[in-house]
Amino acid sequence: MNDNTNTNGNLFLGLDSSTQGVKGTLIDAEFGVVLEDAVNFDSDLPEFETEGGVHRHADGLTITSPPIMWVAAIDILFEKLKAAGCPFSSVVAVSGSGQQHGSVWLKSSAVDALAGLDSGLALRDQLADVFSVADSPIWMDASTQSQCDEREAALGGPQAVADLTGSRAYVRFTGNQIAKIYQKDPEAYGQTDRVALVSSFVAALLAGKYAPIDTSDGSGMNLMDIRTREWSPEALACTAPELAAKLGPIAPGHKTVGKIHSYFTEKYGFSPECTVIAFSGDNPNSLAGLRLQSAGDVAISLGTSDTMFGYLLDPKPSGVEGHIFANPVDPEAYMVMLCHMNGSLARERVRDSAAGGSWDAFGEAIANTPAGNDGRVGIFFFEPEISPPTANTGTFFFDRNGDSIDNLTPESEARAVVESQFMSMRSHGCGIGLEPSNILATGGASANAAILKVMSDVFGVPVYTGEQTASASLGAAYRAMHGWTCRVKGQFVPFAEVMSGAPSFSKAVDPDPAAHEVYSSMLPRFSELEQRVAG
Ligand code: ADP
Ligand code: XUL
Repeated sequence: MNDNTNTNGNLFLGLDSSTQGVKGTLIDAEFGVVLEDAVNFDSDLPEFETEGGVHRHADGLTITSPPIMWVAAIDILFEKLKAAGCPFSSVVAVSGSGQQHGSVWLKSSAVDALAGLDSGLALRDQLADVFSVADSPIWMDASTQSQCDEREAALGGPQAVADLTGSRAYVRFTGNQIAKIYQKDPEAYGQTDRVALVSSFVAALLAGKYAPIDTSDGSGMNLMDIRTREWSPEALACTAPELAAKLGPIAPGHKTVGKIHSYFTEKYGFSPECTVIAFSGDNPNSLAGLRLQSAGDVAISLGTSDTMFGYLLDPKPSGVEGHIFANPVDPEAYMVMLCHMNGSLARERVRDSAAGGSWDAFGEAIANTPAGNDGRVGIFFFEPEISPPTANTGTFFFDRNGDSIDNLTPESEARAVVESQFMSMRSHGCGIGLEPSNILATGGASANAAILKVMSDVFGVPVYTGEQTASASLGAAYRAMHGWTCRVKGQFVPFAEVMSGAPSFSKAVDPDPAAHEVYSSMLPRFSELEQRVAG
């Protein structure tokens, strides 16, 4: 990290409001990370009684988070950055990242509350009454299957929904969550003036006015026409009435939202000239942070959930799985993404049950077992899985003949969870055009060398990593720089041009051809077992 007293030149701030907390990454014009800090919802805001940042409801499907907690976290983050000597006055632009799909429901009183924020008071005390829905549905929520069925029936089936919006109907996608709230709580729906995404809500907070949803995060709603990058009238019509007005405008990710509100200039010392650039989703920001620029450039993010994504120009939406999003930094391009719900949370559970809660022991277990686990397979669907789509939860073990067995040895179980995750990504990714020639690994678990080795061997390509793993907030800082440059130049400037001086990635591991061969020959059998489990 650079010396954070170096305040010469312009600084760019990226925020990331994720499931578990909020991070801030400050970079200078030479792409150096000047300062980083983070807030954890469970430990820094215990009064909201979240676990992993969320509230799990009794039905086992509904998962929510209180939006006022996200608001409170912004003040805490800025206080922490201030205490660390953050040179706020040199920040010329801020952008951000939000967990995708989560929605924030605002009453019309939000307009004045946002515009009139008083720097003498805390954000949370001024915004407590602006929400028409006190607990926001988030991406882990799986309670909208009937609304998904209705959408697919209304629009001509899963493939038709995917062709129109980039994805078939998914339970976590915001449009289906909106339909559920309209059906179950029409009063709350009626009181709602604006439905924001987590991303556009945090942008609104900083700008003191409603912010547009960016086309990239907007692609995760089943509501936007993926080709025109506008709300689809058909998709809105089968969701809820008068929705276009409640969603407001949609804009490309490099758009300026406005100047930062005086709350932040007075309280933290931001310059009144600091601009807020449209916020986007965490996965689109990771794509920006990893600077994927051409076909074959694939990233795997090992966060709370695992995602695999890549750059593409010619989208082929699938009615079975995967997502096409508008590209967050290139208005002509797309990104393709596959999401696995059972990512870090599944690895953590196995770490706790099989490796005494230690990542080191988990890594040793992988090192002590052979590639392919002697033919044994474990499938870990602790939560309903997204790829492949299934509601069948549990852990499923098979011997080398494909017969069900009760358990694996602890060491073999540690290897099994990682192997099955990457084999699943390889087979499902292939179905939507994700065939890597190299992989950039990111997210919390990309710090684990044993996990990266299995990744490289399963795909048979080298795996690279960046200087730091928090690439959603870094990507947001890069997008702040990109949006600011477009604004200053008065025209769109290619992202690659703005990023030309960014640091290169370093190779973490090369594949072992013999191990890769083991995985390639196991893949058909693995897919068959996975299909059997998913039903
Ligand atoms: P988010 O999706 O919330 O942004 P992160 O990318 O920050 O998540 O990743 C957080 C996850 O990283 C944690 O849930 C944890 O399981 C995992 N993690 C952190 N360190 C390691 C490690 N050394 N090995 C494997 N997983 C790790
Ligand atoms: C993506 C998804 C998750 C969240 C995590 O579709 O649901 O990756 O974005 O924050």
